[in-house]
Amino acid sequence: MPIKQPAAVPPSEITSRDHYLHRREFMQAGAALGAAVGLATAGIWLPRAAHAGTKLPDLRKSPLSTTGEALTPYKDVTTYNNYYEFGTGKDDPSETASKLRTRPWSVTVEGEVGKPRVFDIEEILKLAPLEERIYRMRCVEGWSMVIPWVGYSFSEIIKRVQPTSKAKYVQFTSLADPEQMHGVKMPILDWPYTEGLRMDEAMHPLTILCVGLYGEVLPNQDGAPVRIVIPWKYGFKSGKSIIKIRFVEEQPKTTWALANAREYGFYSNVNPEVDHPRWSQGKERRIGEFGKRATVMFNGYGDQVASLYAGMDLRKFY
Ligand SMILES: Nc1nc2c(c(=O)[nH]1)N[C@H]1C(S)=C(S)[C@@H](COP(=O)(O)O)O[C@H]1N2
Ligand SMILES: [Mo]
Repeated sequence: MPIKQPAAVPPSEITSRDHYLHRREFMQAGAALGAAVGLATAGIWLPRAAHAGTKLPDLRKSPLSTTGEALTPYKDVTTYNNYYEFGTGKDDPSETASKLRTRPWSVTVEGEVGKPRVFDIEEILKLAPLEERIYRMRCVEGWSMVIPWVGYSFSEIIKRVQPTSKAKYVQFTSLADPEQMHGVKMPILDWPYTEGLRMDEAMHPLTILCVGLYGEVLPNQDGAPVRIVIPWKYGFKSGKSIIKIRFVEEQPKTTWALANAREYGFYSNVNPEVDHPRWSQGKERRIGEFGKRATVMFNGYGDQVASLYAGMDLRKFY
């Protein structure tokens, strides 16, 4: 992953909040226009093949959101991406992921569960109330963002499939379709991209199933139509475009640990005291800012998650 230094991101001309508000006004104007000509029906505003940019209705504000930090501009969140199925450059996903077909889409939930199930994406969108979750995200490469995700706690899925007592871990598998994803034709990683969590991490309310950002349907480059987001871990734990969720007894193999076990562990909690073998993790560059800021243990979510790792040597379980 971090083979080269990330390219400098040009400073944004507009602040993220201004941009967000502007988008909101734009949507409201659109909705008013729709109402005026009698088009404001659910079918029009949330079509079956919901594209990036489609507004997600009825978002709840979540108390689990990080507040007081400037949001990373929409433009940066959607053009500075890691999504190796669409190439290894930061701008490759936004340039090439538009071809990804996100309908029809289903997520198979299987393994150590009493009620294995296939969830259609439309069911996933309606399974639980959609919330706005503003999270800090920290990539293992040393950059970070603050992103207003849309989704709900992944525990909403867990409770519907009733894991058995043997379910100790959850494995997430991303789509790997060489017809649609040019990166998958190359042996960059061991495809499909897979990630995993321990059961208590997966159950934690901060772990979300994510279907949007900035109040809209998730852009393809950010992992449409559905991804996982775990804010206290390095970004690579948050798998994109998920098609399979498997509950298992043994700690699952994960893509980055398979690529380089010494550099990328299973836990990968953000930890400024445990350096990557090739660089320090003590500082980070917030995208859109100049200079660096100190990286915070568990990405600042320690109050909520530190107890999950009580008694564990985090140098060993990195
Ligand atoms: N399937 C898949 N998921 C992935 C990746 C990937 O290459 N493929 N990259 C990861 C990495 S390294 C990061 S930092 C985040 C980036 O998410 P974002 O582009 O939405 O900010 O996605 C993660 N999820
Ligand atoms: Mo990353």
